[in-house]
Amino acid sequence: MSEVYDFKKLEEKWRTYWREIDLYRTGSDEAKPKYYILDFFPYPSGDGLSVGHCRNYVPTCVAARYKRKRGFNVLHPMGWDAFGLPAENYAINHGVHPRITTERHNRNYRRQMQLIECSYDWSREFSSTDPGYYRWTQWFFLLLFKRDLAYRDTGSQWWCPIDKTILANEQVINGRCWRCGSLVTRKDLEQWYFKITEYADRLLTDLDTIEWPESIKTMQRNWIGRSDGVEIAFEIESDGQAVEARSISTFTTRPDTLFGVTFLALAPEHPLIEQVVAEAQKEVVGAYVERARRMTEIDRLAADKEKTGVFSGAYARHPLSGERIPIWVADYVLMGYGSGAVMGVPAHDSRDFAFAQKYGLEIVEVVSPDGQDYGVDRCYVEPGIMINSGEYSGQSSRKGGERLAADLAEAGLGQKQITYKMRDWLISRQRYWGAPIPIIHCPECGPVAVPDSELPVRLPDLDDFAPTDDGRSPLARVEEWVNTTCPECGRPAQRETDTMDGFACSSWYFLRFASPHYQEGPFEPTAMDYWLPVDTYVGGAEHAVMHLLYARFWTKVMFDAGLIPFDEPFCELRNQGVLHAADGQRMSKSKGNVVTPDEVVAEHGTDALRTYILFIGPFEGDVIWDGANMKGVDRFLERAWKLVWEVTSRSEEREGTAADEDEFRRQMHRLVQEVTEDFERYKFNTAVAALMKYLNYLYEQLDAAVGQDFWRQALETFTLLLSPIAPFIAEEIWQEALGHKGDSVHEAGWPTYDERRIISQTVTIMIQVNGKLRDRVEAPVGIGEPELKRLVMDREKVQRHLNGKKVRKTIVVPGRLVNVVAV
Ligand code: ANZ
Ligand code: ZN
Repeated sequence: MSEVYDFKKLEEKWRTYWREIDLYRTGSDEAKPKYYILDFFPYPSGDGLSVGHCRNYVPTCVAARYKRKRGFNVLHPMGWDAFGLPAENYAINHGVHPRITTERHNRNYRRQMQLIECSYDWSREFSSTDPGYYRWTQWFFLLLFKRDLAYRDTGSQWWCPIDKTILANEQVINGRCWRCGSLVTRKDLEQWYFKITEYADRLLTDLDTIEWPESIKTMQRNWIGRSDGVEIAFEIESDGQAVEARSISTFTTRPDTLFGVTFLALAPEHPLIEQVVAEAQKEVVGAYVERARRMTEIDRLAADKEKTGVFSGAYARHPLSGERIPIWVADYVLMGYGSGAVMGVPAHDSRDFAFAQKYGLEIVEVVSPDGQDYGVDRCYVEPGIMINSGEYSGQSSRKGGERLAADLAEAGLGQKQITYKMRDWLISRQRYWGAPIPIIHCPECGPVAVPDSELPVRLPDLDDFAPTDDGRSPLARVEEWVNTTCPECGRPAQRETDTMDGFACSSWYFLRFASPHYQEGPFEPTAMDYWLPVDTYVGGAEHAVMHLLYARFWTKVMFDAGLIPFDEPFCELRNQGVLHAADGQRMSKSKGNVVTPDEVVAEHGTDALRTYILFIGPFEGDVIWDGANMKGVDRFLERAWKLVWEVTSRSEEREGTAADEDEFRRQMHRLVQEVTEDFERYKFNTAVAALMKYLNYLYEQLDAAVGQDFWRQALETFTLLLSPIAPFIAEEIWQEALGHKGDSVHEAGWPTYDERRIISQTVTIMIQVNGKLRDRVEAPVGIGEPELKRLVMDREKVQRHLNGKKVRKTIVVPGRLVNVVAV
């Protein structure tokens, strides 16, 4: 060890050494428990990593190193989610093939992650674009297909005119494409869907079994959107015209409001409109339907949007009162939800209220807070007491509603129903850069699975992969690839030309890391059995629904297929906070506010960057990058170095005193306890703070009467605790100054602490006799009640005040007071 701290030298030296000893290879010692810690599958962008990304990768690296030291076999892998729109768009904009740009970006990400010394086992690296990987993505597609969970359907789809592809519902945000931000339109196309709705209920209830942030669970619950209600049928009046369908079915969560129905409203796409609409209304209804089709669901549902609609000219009958009810068409009713029709209750539903006011429809109050009539100039949406509801009047919304629903069911007019907001997952994309959907369309046999033995269906290497406006994938242009024969009947047939959305690739990658080179299946069963599920999964909170829901869905499908023995992929989920640029905005190249790990490492070193990333604020919190604060961390590392230098180069052996050494040791045990507990709870910032504080303490003790053995222990402990955070300086101190040459600090264990050593601290306990303060005594913090009572009874002053009286009881307020009651 030299006197000056030169991080550049240390980095060069230890990077080489660690590579030589293959430090980060995944442990396989069968005697040890396993721990699988995984980062979200990153998409390597052309911009490379910023220090913002380090807020994900540094903490998980620290946690992985910590678990290794605690005696776990740790699986901590990294790979690349490199298929998909963003990668393809980048390539198009730069006029380079996406294969080349993704390879370049993957390499750059890896280089940067190695620069900050992430402890990944790089021997397990893969990219979702490797044929050896997407072969199994395709295999999973076929698993879903064979289990009837992948199907084709024609429907009106969201279409992004800039990206020229279909988008899933969840990729349309406020009516705009999630990637390029342009307004989406509608296109009728035949598409592939995964039947995620079949798993809606399990996806919902199993949320209770996993350790995820409550906010993410809530977002998934809302996204799934389970609604328990009743389907109520309204018979259509047939005077004057022939109506084939006898009734309109509506979905309601408020059967208690049935007597307040004053109109029905159908979604503009409702198939019954054509049959019920009166001759005189055909033209206006037709025009209205046409206009509504061009709007996005989001806009149609917006609370502040003016409610519009048209009267169909037809009527239905109230199932209980028999009254005539006008049937309207209104765009605030969605076709894809419930039954696409609502019973309008203006007095108790605010959308119906606005609608009724606008069109002068009747408003009938049927629920009130206390059973009184309050009139209808306001909308009362809460449950309450039913009024104006015949025999149900006077009952509570809940009870009366339930009875009403039961009576309707008995009469065959309604039934309990559960609906979900979640839709099936649209998986096909009319784009080049994705895993081809492994299906062959045969004019005789229909869509046929490509046989397993012919997987992967390789993505052809195209020079012209630009998307087109006609809704067809660029692959459709490659005739020699498209034309093939049917695997079932051998007749000429054509390949599916759509590719899978990138979210398919990330729905199972966590399984691949268990055995990334396995050829016989997506994973080797014993390796999967050992490593999965993922113990801790870490990434940004913005992935609350799509990826995290899709991965759970695929896992459940695999479980049902008997491929894996668990049905939730990620036991614990943690979301790191966002690191904003100094200007308070998200770091982005276009804003010119990006700080790269490269520049910080060049100036301050990897250890300093890592320490600062951890120290900057609570793991979950949003923070702002302040480069000036790097100085504090630089100083901390330098002072640690200097202290070790000073202590280890002392020539004289000192005599310690028992009291000083006791306290010296106590501080050390307390540090171990603090850092251990902080690491367990991802409180990395306070762990760094505890180490800083301890370093100050050690400086204060430089002249104390503490023997060199105690000092050695203190420095070793400090170094071991620091090593997951600042791996370079810790290794140098450990091997070169503390005499462990040849044994990496990263393979040394974790120090333990002794509770009793920590609690040798004392508190002052007040002693009362019959409620009067008589004495005080120093007792160890956390002393047990029997010991404390004994201590108190031994006091001379207590005995004097008791004066031979008999003790009836002793009241103890732990850590504060003892009251001896005697008569
Ligand atoms: C009558 C009623 C009276 C309603 C009342 C509410 C309050 P959630 O809880 O989100 O599931 N609804 C049903 N189908 C619809 C559709 N396709 N498009 C738009 N709205 C629809 O909402 C259920 C309620 O949303 C249903 O209960 C229905 O209005 C409306 F005082 O029925 B309700
Ligand atoms: Zn065929």
